[in-house]
Amino acid sequence: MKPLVITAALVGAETTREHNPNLPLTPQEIAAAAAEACAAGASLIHLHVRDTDGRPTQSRQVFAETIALIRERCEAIIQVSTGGAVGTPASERLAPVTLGPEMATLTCGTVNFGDDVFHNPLPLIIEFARAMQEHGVRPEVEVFDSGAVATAARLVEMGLLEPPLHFDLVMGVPGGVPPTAQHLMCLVQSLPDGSTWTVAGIGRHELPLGTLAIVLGGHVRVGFEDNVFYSRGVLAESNAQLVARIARLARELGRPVATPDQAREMLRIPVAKRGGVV
Ligand code: KMH
Ligand code: ZN
Repeated sequence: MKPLVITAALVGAETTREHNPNLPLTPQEIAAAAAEACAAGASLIHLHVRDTDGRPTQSRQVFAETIALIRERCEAIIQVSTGGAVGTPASERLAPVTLGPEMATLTCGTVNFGDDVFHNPLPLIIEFARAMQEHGVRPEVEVFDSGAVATAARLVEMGLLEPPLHFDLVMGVPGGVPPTAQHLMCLVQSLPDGSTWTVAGIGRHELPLGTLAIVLGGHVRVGFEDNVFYSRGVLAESNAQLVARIARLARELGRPVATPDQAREMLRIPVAKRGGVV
């Protein structure tokens, strides 16, 4: 089996210190958390940043500062979020893409998100995909519900996404695809041939879905963006603790853990792009 890419979603936009007091917030804290997660086996950092009050921001400057600090400490692929927080104005969401990072998220559909709506209408998806092409950024297609797979295929037909695609199957957001094994199989079977995929199970679904992905040949995302608990009622001490468990499970199940450069090769990111921000 191919080496396992472990993504660390360290911060997110919705998680707060009330959910877990160990949540990294400042660029320095995020870089330290990234370094620890990489040492534990992460080869991809899914990056959100916060302002000085700890609120989610899409500030180009804060992303640049955080990416530079991470770069000093680890070699992982850095993937910036274009999702931001629910309600982040569309005009702000693309800002970190203009830094020319190695990777960015591209959510391919609007979805109910708890009591809110995460807006991703088709014209916005097209605009974001074009910007990623212009800046040489490899998209990760975010799938919160099954229709997003069909939309991504449509973007391939329009010449806006280049196959093979890489998908992140985010399962268990209230309003999105349910976090069951059946739904995972259904999504995986619906992906275009040659695609790679990661699963991000929300909350208590992170571990079982991650384990299934290890066995099925997919990849795994963990971290405080998706889940703040280590086990029922026990908060995780760090993002690295969650990464280390997946790395351990992978080795037990006979799956090696990818280095950052192996992850680049599998996700088709030119090694020359390493270093990210241009
Ligand atoms: N915070 C969510 C509303 C992404 O990073 O691209 C969207 C999100 C997806 O986190
Ligand atoms: Zn995110």
